[in-house]
Amino acid sequence: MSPFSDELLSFHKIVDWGYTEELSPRSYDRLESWVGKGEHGTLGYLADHRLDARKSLQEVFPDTQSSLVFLFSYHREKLALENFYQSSESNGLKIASYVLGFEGKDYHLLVRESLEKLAEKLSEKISDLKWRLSLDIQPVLERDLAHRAGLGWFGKNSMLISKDKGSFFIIGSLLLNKKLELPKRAVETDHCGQCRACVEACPTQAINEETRTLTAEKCIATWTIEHFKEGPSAPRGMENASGEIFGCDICQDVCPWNQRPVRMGLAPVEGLEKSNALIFDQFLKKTPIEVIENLEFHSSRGFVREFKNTPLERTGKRGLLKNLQFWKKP
Ligand code: B12
Ligand code: SF4
Ligand code: SF4
Repeated sequence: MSPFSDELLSFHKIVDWGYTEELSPRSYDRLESWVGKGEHGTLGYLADHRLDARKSLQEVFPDTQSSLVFLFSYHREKLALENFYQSSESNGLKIASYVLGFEGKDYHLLVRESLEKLAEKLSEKISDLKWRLSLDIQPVLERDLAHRAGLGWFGKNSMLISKDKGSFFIIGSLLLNKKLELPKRAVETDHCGQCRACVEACPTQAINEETRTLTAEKCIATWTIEHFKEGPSAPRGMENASGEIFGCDICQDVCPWNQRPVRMGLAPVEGLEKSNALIFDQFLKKTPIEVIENLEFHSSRGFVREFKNTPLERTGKRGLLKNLQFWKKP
């Protein structure tokens, strides 16, 4: 029996969830060899003392006995955003769909709140329940955790893919100090088969299909999100991308498993522009030159004030100007 009602799950944009008592990742050796080859590049937090911490969930929360893993979907927002990009209103610049998937707010804030609510609900039913959440920044291999919970497989693009839900979701988990009486799903098998669409579509050739990992520094997401100022030059091949100024969805856009939910009736969300008005107005509708001028007009502090609690705050004014220079059109 599910401890959560369907209404509660859908209120929190959860499209699937799973349960596992496996505390250690199945793919830790793959992470170790990836880091050993320097494939993490400048993402130092994957290679320092936090590398070891990823060996077991108990390194993050010593009392962990089990965990619940949730998929928070932004696929409907993705569909609405794609419609906008195809329209004449689009200035040709692209922002990754996860940014607009949570009402323009940083998903860490909204998903965190949801996980806290779910934990409270669970605590009403289970005495002495203690928990911690895992959402991105904890030293947890979250795709592997979701894989252990039976929620999907590792695509060649390295995304965790669900047969029914595709890959446009955020993974958030609760680490629990008790085992629950819940069914455990079988781990999902590979469904990429002979497909190589993502490998072929990646403009910067960041995907290593043998190991199903990326060379982090070649990935547009690293360059546009993680490099806050002028630093390493843009990955080679970026000129063949399609106007990405923050994050990149290309290897998910071409994945056939992201078409399946649409064939099954998934529809674009309504009111995307309204709930993300600031980002649409400042980045996606003005001409690229106007976007740059507008950013230059902001002080760094003013930018932080205006974009506080949105994902764009992370990269800041200088980082975004760096990204925009690449797509400055005459
Ligand atoms: C660092 C990081 C990045 C880096 C590096 C990405 C990468 N592929 O590693 C950069 C900045 C490039 C990035 C980009 C993006 N990210 Co990111 N990122 C992370 C983070 C913080 C750590 C990932 C990590 O540990 N990488 C290390 C490498 C080695 O792991 P891996 O690539 O997953 O490789 C595993 C598989 O290859 C597996 N494997 C391969 N073959 C096989 C076979 C078997 C049988 C098994 C068992 C395992 C296996 O073993 C490896 C180790 O687990 C996680 C959050 C977290 N704490 O986990 C989010 C996370 C992975 N990111 C996420 C998102 C949404 C994105 C973007 C889509 C954002 C965007 N639109 O721009 C892109 C997608 C790019 C891509 N194709 O991966 C989501 C992914 C959700 C999903 N459906 O998979 C996560 C889980 C955040 C979250 N909480 O939801 N990200
Ligand atoms: S996110 Fe973009 S750059 Fe990174 S691997 Fe996918 S297609 Fe390539
Ligand atoms: S595009 Fe093809 S190869 Fe790439 S992840 Fe999707 S199914 Fe796998």
